[in-house]
Amino acid sequence: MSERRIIDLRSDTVTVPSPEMRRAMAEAAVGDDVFGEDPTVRRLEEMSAAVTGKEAALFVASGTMSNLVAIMSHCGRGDEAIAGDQAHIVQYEVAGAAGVAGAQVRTARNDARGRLDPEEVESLIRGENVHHPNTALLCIENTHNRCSGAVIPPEDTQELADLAHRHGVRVHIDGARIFNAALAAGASVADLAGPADSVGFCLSKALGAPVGSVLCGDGAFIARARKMRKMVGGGMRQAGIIAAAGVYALEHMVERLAEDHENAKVLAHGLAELPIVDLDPETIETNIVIFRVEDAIGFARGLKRAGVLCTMPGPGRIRMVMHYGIERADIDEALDRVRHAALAPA
Ligand code: TLP
Repeated sequence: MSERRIIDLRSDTVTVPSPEMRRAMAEAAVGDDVFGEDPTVRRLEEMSAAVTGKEAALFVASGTMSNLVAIMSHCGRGDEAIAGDQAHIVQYEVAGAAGVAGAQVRTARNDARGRLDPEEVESLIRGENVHHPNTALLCIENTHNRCSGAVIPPEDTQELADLAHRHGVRVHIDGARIFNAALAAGASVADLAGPADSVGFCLSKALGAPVGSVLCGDGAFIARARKMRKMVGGGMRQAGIIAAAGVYALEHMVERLAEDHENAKVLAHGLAELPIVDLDPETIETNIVIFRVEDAIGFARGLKRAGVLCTMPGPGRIRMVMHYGIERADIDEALDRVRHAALAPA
């Protein structure tokens, strides 16, 4: 392998479609999806509903649009949604819940494994009072991006959903990487999504498609979400061309996620041997490796010079993500370059 090859571990969003995926896209049967006439989009939506165990599904442009449309469909203006303080919805979605949906997000603490404390969540659900917003929604993220790709076990989701439902609060799962969660938990996606009223998952991350996410839920929810998607300009026309990549991803890209999980473990064990790295490799469950180094900016800069790209999800924190296109040899090479960079003067 040449020294010059860039090993891009910034995100699993950087994958490019395989030749077979491109062929499936080129050959896709298409129609006008706003008229409900695109057979490939319909197929993707049927497959997505089946795999998540929900009645219906809606193809959307992105994970962010999936969460936004879910919030718009579950919440009225001035309603409140509870989400973890480390949730993607809170950290990375340009406050779309407030800015577009008109919903206020109230945060509960995520622990290091991305979990929410049921007691805290229950205490945040508003009682009947003329001053209070109506608590309409609880959002759970699985796997949890900022919490090292941790898996939220099905029993945790069930407990949270039971308490939310007791209070008339609906539950949405941001399952951008729920296929990774299912693999690591040894459960089905439908088991993980079962307790929730809606779940969105991304095709454009670990599953390797160039674009798209799917939002799933019951028929009435998806009918409303379809209107909300149109409202935010997400009604796409011959979208079968991109949905075909999603169909291909569901059929061919799910099994290979095991490779990413294995590579993440190898990388984490290698990194943990470096004195400057603070990481317990046993906490790495899926395809995201997050660790602490004192000078994260200098560390990332040194790695970039060495041709290894990563991100910084916070002060003193480095994130590396495994994905299609990154193989075991790349991990060995990345570890070599990290060791070198760690020893080199800044
Ligand atoms: N996450 C991206 C960045 O936005 C941080 C990444 O590189 O991990 N939910 C979760 C849990 C996500 O991790 C992401 C993307 C989204 C939603 C949004 O998906 P897109 O990027 O398709 O809008």
